[in-house]
Amino acid sequence: MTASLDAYWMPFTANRQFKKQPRMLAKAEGMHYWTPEGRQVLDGVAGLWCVNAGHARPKIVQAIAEQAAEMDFAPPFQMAHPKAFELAEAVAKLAPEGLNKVFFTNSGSESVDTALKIALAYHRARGEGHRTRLIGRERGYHGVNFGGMSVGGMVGNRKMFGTMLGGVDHIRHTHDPARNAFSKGQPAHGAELADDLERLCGLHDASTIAAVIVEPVAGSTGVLIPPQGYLQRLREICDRHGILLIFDEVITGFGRTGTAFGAERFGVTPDLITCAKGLTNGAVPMGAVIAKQSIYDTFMAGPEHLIEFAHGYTYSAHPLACAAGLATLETYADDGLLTRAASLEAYFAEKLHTLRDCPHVIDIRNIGLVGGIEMASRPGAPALRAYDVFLDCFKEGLLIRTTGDTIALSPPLIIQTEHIDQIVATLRQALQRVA
Ligand code: PXG
Ligand code: PLP
Repeated sequence: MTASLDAYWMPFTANRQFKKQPRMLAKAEGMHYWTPEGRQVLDGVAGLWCVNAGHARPKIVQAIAEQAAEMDFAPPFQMAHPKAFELAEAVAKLAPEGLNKVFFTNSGSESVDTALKIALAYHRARGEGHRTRLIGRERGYHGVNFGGMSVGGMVGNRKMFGTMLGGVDHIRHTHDPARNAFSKGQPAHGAELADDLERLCGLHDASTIAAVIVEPVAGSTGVLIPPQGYLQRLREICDRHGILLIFDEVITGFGRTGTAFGAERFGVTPDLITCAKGLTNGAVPMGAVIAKQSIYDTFMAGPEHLIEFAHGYTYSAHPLACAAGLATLETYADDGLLTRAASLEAYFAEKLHTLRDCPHVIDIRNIGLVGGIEMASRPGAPALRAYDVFLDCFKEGLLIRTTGDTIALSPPLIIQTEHIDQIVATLRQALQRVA
């Protein structure tokens, strides 16, 4: 590489530490990355929870190249192109029954802010403009824009940025290792934590609350699996009080838990779904909000020549992203990838839980093809132990992701059992080596 490392201000990275000892990736195919020196690295996190079909899938590569040559860009406001409608239709087909209107964005963060704006404008259009409060959850991650950051519940992502959105509150998180440590699949205890929403209804009055947003499975804060019955109870409380329920499926969308969306896996239908990542297999940035027909219909009032929802991005439904999205959904269908996590879940869980006896491991959690291994923190040095495991794994040819002292795994859905074995063996060595 000829460039200096100076100019690039890296996102969510310890810049000075990284630039002293850079970790570069130069090529990717299938389950693997290669470093610039040609060292092969097994991808244990699907890039960053997004490359669900594995890297460099021919259909997707070809679709992007052809689209770039045919039409690079088309304005999305008062104009359109055919693939935007084709992709919206294909996404709506995968979504839970009744969610069939698709609004395109360019990321998960944009999807979240879009969904929050839809919720506020929806209530206003129904004559309930007093519903202005947005409720998130502790330890939630909903991206980094002002809306998503405000409803999010990761203190490190919030504390630097002032007062954020007003009128936001949070329900309690569901992580309860004292009762649920080493659960396989959904933990048994904690459905009653959904009742915390009733507490906020009592505090603020339900008539002031527009929406509640949660991740069906919280990814970024360390793989927190919803307790049995928890999401059902949240849905019931929302219904009782006229509150919209938003599932942030940026990670759980597109097969991660063994169904197209987490909503299906958990048997709970939200009013809005946000997604991104797996929508284009990570190949071109794109996100989407999927809304219930009734929400869309509420907007379709007033004079027909007026814009119903004053919102959108220059790159909403970008032609390259639409082409990538269509080819991605075809690839998922060709290879049966949206249900593959369900068939591999038992094997993945069994192998992952063999790490239980490794030093410092205090919890292991899993669902579909997502796994979390939580370690006790070094006294006075949170996150450093996991960081050392991350470095050790990378040196040994495995890419993982860590958050705090939790290791997160979310491999491409094309994974074979021998890759699972390799991931677990590499992790075992790393966990034993790192003090
Ligand atoms: N919602 C959820 C549930 C997410 O997981 C976003 C929104 C934001 O998406 P964008 O595309 O704006 O980044 C995400 C993103 C990690 C990690 O290490 C996870 C995400 C992003 C960065 C790191 O777990 N998820
Ligand atoms: N800032 C300025 C000055 C703009 O003109 C625009 C879009 O036209 C934006 C921000 C928003 O950019 P985007 O639509 O890519 O989110």
